[in-house]
Amino acid sequence: MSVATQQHVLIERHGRVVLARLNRPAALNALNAEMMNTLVDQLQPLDDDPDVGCFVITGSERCFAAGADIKELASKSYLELLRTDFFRGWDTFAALRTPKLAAVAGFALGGGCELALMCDTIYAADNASFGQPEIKLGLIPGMGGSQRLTKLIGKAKAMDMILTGRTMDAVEAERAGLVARVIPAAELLETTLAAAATIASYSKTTAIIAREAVERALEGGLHEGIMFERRTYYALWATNDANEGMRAFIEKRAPAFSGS
Ligand code: CO8
Repeated sequence: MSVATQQHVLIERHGRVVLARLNRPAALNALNAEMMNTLVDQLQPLDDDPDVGCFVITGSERCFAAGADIKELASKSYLELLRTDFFRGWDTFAALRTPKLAAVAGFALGGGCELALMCDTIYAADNASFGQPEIKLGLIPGMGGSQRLTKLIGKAKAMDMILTGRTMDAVEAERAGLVARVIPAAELLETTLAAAATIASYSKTTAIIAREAVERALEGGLHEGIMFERRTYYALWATNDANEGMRAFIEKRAPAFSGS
């Protein structure tokens, strides 16, 4: 095993498997632009490497990722998000062709849940919890959640999660089809790396074609859906409630929404 360290993302090689660990423990792995860019910069050059057969994305035992970095986002203007297409790096991540597994322990909330959803499948520790709590901030999912979650678990449960902001535990997530397996937390990484090694032992070309075929079953209209979601997400920066929701989180107080 070899280890390369970039700020906030640790990369390890395990034979033909590349493990990326999100590593911002003080912020519960909240996803800021630097993490997004580092993850993409580290993995993209390996995408065409014939010696890399599978990626695994993980966090810590306590937290996969607690969402987009609310402190970073709160400082942005609508125009800045729109003009830079602030989240576009996540499209590059999602478009990586090498099979990618998410190994999720602890919180996978907001952008953290959406990052896991961008992977080909999710293996969950028994302490994992999934949620799209953006509505509590006056926001909606912005990294594809309204589309990918709905396609995976159906309208009823997706509406329930996105409108109430509640979390779903690992057992319910498996029952709903959000995760492939629930694994005792202590065995999560070992089991996921073993599955990744199995995938990486096959033809990379075949694995790529296989995953792309499965994707086709789900992706009709996804681009339009994500574009719609992204534009409306950015547009929330023009509302008082989103600004109030983010400020209230940072100031550790209850938000006072006005409907404006
Ligand atoms: N952004 C920034 N900082 C965060 C975030 C976050 N999402 N989550 C936690 N932190 C920070 C806290 O502010 C705190 O920092 P500090 O010590 O400086 O006060 C530290 O991490 C530890 O957090 P807590 O003290 O709150 O830990 P608890 O164990 O009490 O609670 C929770 C854990 C329940 C996970 C709680 O932290 C929480 O509710 N976090 C926010 C969850 C959330 O709302 N996530 C959705 C964010 S919005 C989003 O993801 C939009 C999707 C668009 C994707 C864009 C990707 C770039």
